[in-house]
Amino acid sequence: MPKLSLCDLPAWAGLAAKCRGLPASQALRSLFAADSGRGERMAAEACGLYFDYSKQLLDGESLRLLLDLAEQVNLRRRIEGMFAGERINSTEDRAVLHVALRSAPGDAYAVEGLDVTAGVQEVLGRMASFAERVRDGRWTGQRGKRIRGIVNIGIGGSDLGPVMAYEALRHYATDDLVFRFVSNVDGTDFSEAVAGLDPSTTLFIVSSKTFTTQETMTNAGSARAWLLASCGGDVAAVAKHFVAVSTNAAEVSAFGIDPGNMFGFWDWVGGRYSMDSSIGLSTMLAIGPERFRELLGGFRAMDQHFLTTPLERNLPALHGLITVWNTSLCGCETMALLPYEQYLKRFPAYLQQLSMESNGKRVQLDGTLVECPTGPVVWGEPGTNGQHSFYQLIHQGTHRIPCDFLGAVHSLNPHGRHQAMLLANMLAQAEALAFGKSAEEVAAEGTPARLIPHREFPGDIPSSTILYDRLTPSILGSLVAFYEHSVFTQGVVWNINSFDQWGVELGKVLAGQILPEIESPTSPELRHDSSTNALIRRIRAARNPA
Ligand code: G6Q
Repeated sequence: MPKLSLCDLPAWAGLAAKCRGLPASQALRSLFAADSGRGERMAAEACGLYFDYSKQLLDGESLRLLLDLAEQVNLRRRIEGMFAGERINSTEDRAVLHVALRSAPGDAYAVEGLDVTAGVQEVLGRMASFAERVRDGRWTGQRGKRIRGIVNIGIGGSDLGPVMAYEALRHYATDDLVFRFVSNVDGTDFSEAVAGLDPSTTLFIVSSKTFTTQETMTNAGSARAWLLASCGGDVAAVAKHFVAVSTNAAEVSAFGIDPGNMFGFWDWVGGRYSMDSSIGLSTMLAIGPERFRELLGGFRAMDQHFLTTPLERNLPALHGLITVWNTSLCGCETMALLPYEQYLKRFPAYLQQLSMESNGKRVQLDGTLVECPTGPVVWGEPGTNGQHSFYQLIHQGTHRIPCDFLGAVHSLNPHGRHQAMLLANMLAQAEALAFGKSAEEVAAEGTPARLIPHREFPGDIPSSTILYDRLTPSILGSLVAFYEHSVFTQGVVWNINSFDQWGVELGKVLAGQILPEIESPTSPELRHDSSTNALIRRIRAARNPA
């Protein structure tokens, strides 16, 4: 029997019809006018997050069809498969078990029948004892001085999670340590990361699953040279000033890092799903082991919610299905993540990788082309700054951009009326996007006719609002897990592998060819296209003036 494609599923056909049937304007006004309870009914709550999706362009029937779609793609079964350690990353033949990283005593996670939770707890215990020693000054540098600066060296999944979590949880971080993060192979990133730090009180964490990533190993080499230059080349200093987070013990050891100071993880943890593994060592150093456990607790609460809650009340499943609706059926190519929480300023960048590397795919699990647009372009900046910059385009431009608003009821830094103003702005933006301002309303204000089109707001820009009481480690964990599982849900509907990233390979290979051509002392024979050849020649000429 031929494979049933997504477009053949009865729910998909129904959804496509619903989409075509959406009124050309003021759909959200009509939906709210027809149902006074909509704002409360189209909301769900779990793990400290209140998720209001009532301002999405969905009526009750569309929502039911999305839930039917989830049944028809066997979402429930696929969730269970992930939690059961099945090798769902089919192109790399790996299990995807980041949920085991936040397991609690009594949870059972296994790959090929082998329990993985004991190993997780063992590494967490080692991380905790190391973090305590650094935080209380028992771990010292080569000259016996207490560590004052921590520099995480990593890129992609080994950087974005640690940076985001450090920024998000700064309120809980110790003042005794300065944290820096270096990722880019641009030497400026390294220089700025170590600027003002004293090598004798600096500890580098080389975070790399593979310990072969070009950027990270280049930065780690420069860090090593920076340290050795300060201590007369005494290589014994490396063991006191470097630790590693990796799965590659041989390379860690070859670098000069004591394998006893390596914190491992496993091939069933994808890079962008690893901030709660030992990749989170910098987070634990910043907030301490107890709060790190709270962070993991927040992740776990959302995992359990995702696994056990019926889909109609399941926050990540609903968010994922709504993202499919907007992206694949309503033609929205991007989505904006707008945190009204300064501590979450790096959250859009984090979600960008989580979503775009996971679901930026054009073929299905069996290698055939997908039949509809997949992963949206994710972008965003904290509110209210964005309001004075790009919101214009969201309100009155030609793209329809679904928005996620994130905000806390209580600030961790209360100052006068700031938080009420912040929240008022967040709610106002969602309201304005949804309901706009019609030409008649603009005219009724006495606006000159020639200005009416300029001052009209079309509305019907869909948004969701995610509200929480205050930003805690636990809330952050729940928030990250919420988006992880939303991304998973989307991938299941699109029938793609959300856990590989082959699209990053080609550029790496070509860079490997171009590097020696740029550095060659003699003029190399160039076999690229005429544009790349000309650029290489130009760079070479400028680097080697006659
Ligand atoms: C994430 C990707 C990628 C990875 C980096 C760093 O899912 O796999 O972003 O995290 O390429 O890799 P290493 O940790 O191996 O240095």
